[in-house]
Amino acid sequence: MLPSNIATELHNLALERGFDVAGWCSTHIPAQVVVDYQSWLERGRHAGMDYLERQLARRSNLAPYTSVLVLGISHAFAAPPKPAGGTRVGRVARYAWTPDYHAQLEPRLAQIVQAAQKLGLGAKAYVDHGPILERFLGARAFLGWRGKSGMLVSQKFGAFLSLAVVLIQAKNDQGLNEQIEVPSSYLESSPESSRDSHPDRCGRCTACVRACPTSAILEDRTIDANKCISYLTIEHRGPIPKPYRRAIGDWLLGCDGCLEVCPWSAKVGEVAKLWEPDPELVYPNLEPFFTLSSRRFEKRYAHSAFSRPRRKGMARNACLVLGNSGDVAHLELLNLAAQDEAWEVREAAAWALGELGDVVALERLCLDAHPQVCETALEGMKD
Ligand code: B12
Ligand code: SF4
Ligand code: SF4
Repeated sequence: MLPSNIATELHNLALERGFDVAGWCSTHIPAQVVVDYQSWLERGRHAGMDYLERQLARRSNLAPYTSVLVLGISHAFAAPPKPAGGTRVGRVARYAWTPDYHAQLEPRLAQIVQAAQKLGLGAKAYVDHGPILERFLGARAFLGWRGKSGMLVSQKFGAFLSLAVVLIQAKNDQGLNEQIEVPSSYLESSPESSRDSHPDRCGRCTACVRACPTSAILEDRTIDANKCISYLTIEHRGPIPKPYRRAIGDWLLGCDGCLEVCPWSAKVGEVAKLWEPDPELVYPNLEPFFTLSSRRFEKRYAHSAFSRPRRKGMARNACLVLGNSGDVAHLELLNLAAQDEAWEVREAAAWALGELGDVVALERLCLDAHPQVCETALEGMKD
């Protein structure tokens, strides 16, 4: 084992750089975790996220790294006041309330990597995008437990906790890979410190499972991404399957349904302190999604999570939210969406116009050049 002062130094540095919580564990991924992950993939629970299949081998074996510093930062922001003007309908998941959190965390992670390198260690940091089972490692490092929602839930910070990891490669004098010794004081806060991961604190609660609008949460504490609103509104390309459109309700981007009902989140309250949410991301005006060119949209939202679904995806989501609003005041915007250059947006507009009962608009859309738009418009006329 390499001396424990290295673990302490890097741990303290992470907290100084603004992370709320940090913990150490080994990079070893037990065979059962790999089997579970593989079976989740085999059942197609990852929907269209093919990269999760491609990452299987790397996620299962993190050699030559030996230890991991797992970091957590709260995104339990308090909501800012709503800006005036525009069509500000729909909710955005909290992680997306600030300019891209990956970009905010990367320079802080780079400082930890540099500090590790100065101590003679190999180091590589990831936040979200890496081939890493971040939540498994988070539980191993005692940051929290695997909630029934599939979220890592922290006793101190609730479910609104973003994760990042710094992989460390340590070598002994003979040049062989070694673990870093972690001082026992890190584990003292947990009375069950002899366990190999954080104890489960869900008890008999099932609030998240009951709150999920699309029944995406499975018994084994994983989710079926095909049904998850977060997947559908952020990652899914093309029309959102019709059975989920009403259940999406007012979620414009992402979904916090299973996070906000968690009693551990409620207990913690609004504790995120590092960045201020941007009101234009918390309550976005939907109009630019239909009026900006894709290029201008990319420029305007380059540093936000809106850039992931791109203009087409955000306009598509906005149509569903407007359709679900039940408010005919939004018909004008939906009629604009019905003329969008992207057929996926026109198709979503057709669905929403059907929900709001605009028969004249639907008749026009029945003549649309794209068969799926005509089909949805026709269905809307029948309902
Ligand atoms: C793909 C992905 C998604 C997909 C699939 C989600 C899922 N549940 O698998 C979609 C797009 C749906 C999604 C949604 C969201 N995501 Co996401 N997502 C990821 C990503 C990139 C990979 C997750 C993954 O591999 N999923 C496959 C499943 C099978 O793997 P798993 O969750 O790790 O669990 C496996 C093993 O780890 C094992 N396991 C063993 N021990 C333990 C212990 C714990 C604590 C857990 C949870 C699992 C576990 O069990 C599973 C079977 O093999 C991670 C970042 C990363 N690199 O890990 C972020 C990540 C999981 N997402 C995150 C967030 C915040 C969200 C959303 C809340 C965003 C939102 N508000 O819309 C939702 C929440 C949905 C939910 N209830 O899980 C955070 C979660 C933080 C936390 N406290 O748990 C992460 C870690 C990103 C980050 N760096 O902060 N996400
Ligand atoms: S993020 Fe929303 S849709 Fe996905 S599992 Fe949680 S509550 Fe269900
Ligand atoms: S809502 Fe209840 S069951 Fe779900 S993760 Fe939180 S404590 Fe566990």
